[in-house]
Amino acid sequence: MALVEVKVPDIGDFKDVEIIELMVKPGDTIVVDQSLLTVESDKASMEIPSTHGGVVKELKVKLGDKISAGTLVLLLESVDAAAAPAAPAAAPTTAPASVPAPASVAAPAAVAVSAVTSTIEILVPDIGDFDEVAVIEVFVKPGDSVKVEQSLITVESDKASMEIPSSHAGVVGELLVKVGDKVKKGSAIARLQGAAGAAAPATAAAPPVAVPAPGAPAATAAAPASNAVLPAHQPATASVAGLPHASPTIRRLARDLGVPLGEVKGSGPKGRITQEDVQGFVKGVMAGETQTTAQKAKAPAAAPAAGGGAFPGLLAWPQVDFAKFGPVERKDLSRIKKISGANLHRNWVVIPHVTNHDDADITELEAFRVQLNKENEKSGIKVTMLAFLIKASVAALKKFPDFNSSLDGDQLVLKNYFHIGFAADTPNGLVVPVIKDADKKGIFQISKEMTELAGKAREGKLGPADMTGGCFSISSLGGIGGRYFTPIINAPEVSILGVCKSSTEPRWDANVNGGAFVPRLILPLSLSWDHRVIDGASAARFNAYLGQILGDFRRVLL
Ligand code: CAO
Repeated sequence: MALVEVKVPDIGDFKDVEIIELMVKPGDTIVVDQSLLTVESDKASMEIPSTHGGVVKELKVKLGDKISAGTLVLLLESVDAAAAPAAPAAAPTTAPASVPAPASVAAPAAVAVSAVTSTIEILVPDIGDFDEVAVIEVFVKPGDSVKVEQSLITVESDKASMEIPSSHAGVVGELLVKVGDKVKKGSAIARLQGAAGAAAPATAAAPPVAVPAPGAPAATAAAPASNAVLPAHQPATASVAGLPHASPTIRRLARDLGVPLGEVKGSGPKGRITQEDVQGFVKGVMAGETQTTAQKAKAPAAAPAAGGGAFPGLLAWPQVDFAKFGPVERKDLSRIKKISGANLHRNWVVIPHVTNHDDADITELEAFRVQLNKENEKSGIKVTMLAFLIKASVAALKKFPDFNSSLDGDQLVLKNYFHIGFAADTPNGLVVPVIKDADKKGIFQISKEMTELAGKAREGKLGPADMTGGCFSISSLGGIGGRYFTPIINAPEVSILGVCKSSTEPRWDANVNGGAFVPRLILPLSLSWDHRVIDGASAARFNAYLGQILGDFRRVLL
């Protein structure tokens, strides 16, 4: 088997073009026509396919290398008959890589000139072997001023895309192509008015005549380099999966923005990635709706991007094969858990939370509540401590209006209404229904609405209107247990009250027998607040005031 030296063929105007993708590696078995690498210049990208089949022995180039005609690409142990005719056994045979076309940055478009009107018809120049190529982008529209060398359109074949620049400056009078049109050498692209530049001489009264752009090198697929031993290859139609399908301009845009083009879904013909696709991807990432693969690798598995950005330097979430340690089963998160989890995560990450813990003496209030329930046994409405807590919170919000606000940029939005949310535990996860206008409702009305809303929550029947508009939330674990906890603020609210189970505790009372410990029913309170809006002293006052009201509910009347 002969060792073949595969070199870059004469590819026209391409000189020192960068390798942006390598599609093969040592050990790969490749077939004739298989693309070896992709090069890209300012205006065009193209794949260099192989003329021979065989096994890649050694790559002589790497990503980022600048290559020109004659650059050695790789050594191939050729298995096909065409390899290395009569090459000296020991010496590698030189083979040009296939010559793709269009093989260069397009020469400026050719022109047709009308002297009377000073209108120039810009024509597609010689673009090599391609009979017909599709117009995939049109960069200009009638009325646009264009400069010499400004790209007018992008055309694309199976293996290459190239921009066709204008040979002249002027104003686009008429566009003669549109996306999807097939063009070839001599096709008219646009009529330029008042054109200047490398124009062909005008002939008076002559109708537009096509003339080649001055000095335009034919961008044809070049013949194999002179030292080539093997025949040049014309690209076949089959494309090898490689780079995402996008024009050089879009690739450049993606590179400038740091967009991983391979992760962008193309909406153009044959899945081609358009400028809108790249912009949409960036917007999605910024809005936190899309995560790049790199972001996903860094972020916790079940958590979406926080505010659209990963945390630089954050360790990747541990990837553990739990089954190695014992039997496991997997369960999808419920819809509510996914939604509430994402909201809680954002709020926890974005809001500087502080939690103040305090106690309220609810001995008398609890006695009153029990008495109320006895009196109203037949009404079917059961009053729990939560209804009193809602009423007490309204009184505290009225006294400390900053707690009844939301942050909007540099402004506080202070609310003159009092809608209080309460966290409800349901089989599918946490929801927060809202009691509207709690300031205008009595304890029974609040208890009735709470029962209804909690029932709807458990049945999964809460509508958006039941859960929006809250000013302040209460999370009560009183029916379950615990002492204190750190509730997470329900943004855009700025504080939340956590309540745990009341218990009878000894409290010192100086008025009993000259001073003695007496049993009192104590309710643990945990107030989390947004430190951007509220200070610790205000939070302590808010809690203390809540405690006073719960200790003597007559105070809500003051
Ligand atoms: N201390 C002692 N007992 C309390 C109490 C407290 N702070 N709060 C309520 N209780 C008692 C009630 O009086 C009731 O007693 P009885 O059964 O003897 O009548 C019992 O606990 C159960 O009350 P409840 O939970 O049914 O009623 P509620 O009004 O207190 O709460 C609701 C309603 C919907 C808020 C509650 O059922 C619930 O879902 N709580 C969980 C909230 C939650 O998950 N918070 C965490 C959010 S962060 O993950």
